[in-house]
Amino acid sequence: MIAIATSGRDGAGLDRVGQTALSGRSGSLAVGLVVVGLWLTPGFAAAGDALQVTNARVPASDEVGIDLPLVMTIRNDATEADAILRVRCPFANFAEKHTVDRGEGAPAMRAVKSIPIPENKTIELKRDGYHVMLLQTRQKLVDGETFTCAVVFQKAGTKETEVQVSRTP
Ligand SMILES: [Cu+2]
Repeated sequence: MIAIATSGRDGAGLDRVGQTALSGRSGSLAVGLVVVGLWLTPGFAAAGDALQVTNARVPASDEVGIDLPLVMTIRNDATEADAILRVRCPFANFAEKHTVDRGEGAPAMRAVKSIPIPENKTIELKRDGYHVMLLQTRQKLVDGETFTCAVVFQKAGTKETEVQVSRTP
């Protein structure tokens, strides 16, 4: 129900853009540019920059084929909660979303379907809380290197995110 309401609003937004462009002198050209612009910036149509990912980092490692935590800061200025659905990084085969359970024994990681991102909040993904686990790394990761990973949010869409390799994430 929420998803339907959101897509309806996006559709209305696109219509408004189209009408504005058409009323200009070079209507069809403007529409073409708008469409190309939306195509090149995933996530733009959904929520703009109300949600921002910064300070994404992964630990350096000499080993290959291991699992590494990916952490980041997420600022969600939107009035609705969001969630991380998927993450893709070029240097790992798979990614899971993890939380950490604290029961009577030692803290234990557990995979979850999505990572909740509350509205109007800045949250930190970290090793001992919600984080992304990159599985089966494909290469060594050297301190200072950067990669672009895609973080897919339920509402904000795909955010291409710079990830820094750091010795102490
Ligand atoms: Cu984990």
